[in-house]
Amino acid sequence: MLKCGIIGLPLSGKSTVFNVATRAGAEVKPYAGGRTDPNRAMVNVPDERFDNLAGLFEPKKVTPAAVEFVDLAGLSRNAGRGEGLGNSFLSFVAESDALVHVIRLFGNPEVPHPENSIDPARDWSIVEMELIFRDLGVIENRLSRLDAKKKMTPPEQSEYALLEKCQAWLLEERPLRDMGLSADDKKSLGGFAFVTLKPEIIVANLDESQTDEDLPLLAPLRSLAVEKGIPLVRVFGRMEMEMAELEADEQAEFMNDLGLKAPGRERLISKAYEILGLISFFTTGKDEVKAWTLRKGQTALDAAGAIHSDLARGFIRAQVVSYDDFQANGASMAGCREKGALRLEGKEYKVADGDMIEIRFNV
Ligand SMILES: Nc1nc2c(ncn2[C@@H]2O[C@H](COP(=O)(O)OP(=O)(O)OP(=O)(O)O)[C@@H](O)[C@H]2O)c(=O)[nH]1
Ligand SMILES: [Mg+2]
Repeated sequence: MLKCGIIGLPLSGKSTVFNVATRAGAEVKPYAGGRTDPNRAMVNVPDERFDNLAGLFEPKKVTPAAVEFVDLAGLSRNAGRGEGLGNSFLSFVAESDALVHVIRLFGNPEVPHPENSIDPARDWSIVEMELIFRDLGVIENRLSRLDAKKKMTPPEQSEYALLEKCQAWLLEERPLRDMGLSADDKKSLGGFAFVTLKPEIIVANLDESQTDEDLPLLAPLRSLAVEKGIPLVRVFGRMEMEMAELEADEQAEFMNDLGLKAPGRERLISKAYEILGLISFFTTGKDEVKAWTLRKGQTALDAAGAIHSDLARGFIRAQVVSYDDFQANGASMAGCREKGALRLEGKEYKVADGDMIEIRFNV
């Protein structure tokens, strides 16, 4: 299961945003927690196509795509150098596949800000620097281990060279995700779980008085996000957490007041799914309609393997129709067959987001 770790300074609203995303009801309090065991919850990825298929097939069971959100303790200055909750916290960050970075814009006088003022771009940089320090620490450890060897093997020599390049990059206060590493390099660095290599979303956590789209306080964070190529999602943390408990029509009114088209929950989860580079394919039938998760670029054989190893082993062909073609052909498999809209694809076929797939196999 793919994990989105929620990070940010203490009291930035991480647990609040976690509750918005998951409706899990984690504890939210006006003083910094200090606990290290994270809250975790699975959330279904909202997908209108999936809902339509479930409505159409009326199966006994529906299984939407899901991701896990992990709500972490606040990251303070110097955590990357092992201070405070530093190390144990950063190990939770390292096990996340993507980072949801919560930045405080709300100015609640009852909740002290650890830096004593609201300055979103500064807050982002503090946390970013901690992540950079953590990766630098990991690299230094590894390099000194390799230095201690009498003789390095050729793979160790290339590892050493690559790590030195990463180190030089990080020393200029830049995250590894901007380094343009090749897929091969990323793969060989996989074991280090570098935190600055993880895709990130910025969540601007706003207060109900900050509905103005062009809020001046938000402008520096926005330009920073654009410059770094990090998607930014506006969330009205406390309001949307309370909103999640309302009836649908009251929710709609609420969202209207806040000028929102979709609840923060949906925007956040969809964005997370997208930056993780994930796509969904569907299997349908009377027993179950299910959305499966693949990474962009994965093949029909990977799709078969996701369903069951037997299907990958005995793979013959994948019968594929895109959701859109399915809808365009009377929303029925028979209709698609008649019109020739069903394709038969081989092992190497790259699955597209929204494909409806049936694997033909023989074991
Ligand atoms: N006014 C306002 N207050 C908020 C908002 N989001 C969070 N708060 C308040 O800020 C306090 C801290 O919120 P949490 O969600 O617990 O923050 P956190 O980042 O998880 O805190 P730690 O885990 O202790 O670092 C709580 O009292 C919240 O009610 C918001 O959007 N507006
Ligand atoms: Mg918290």
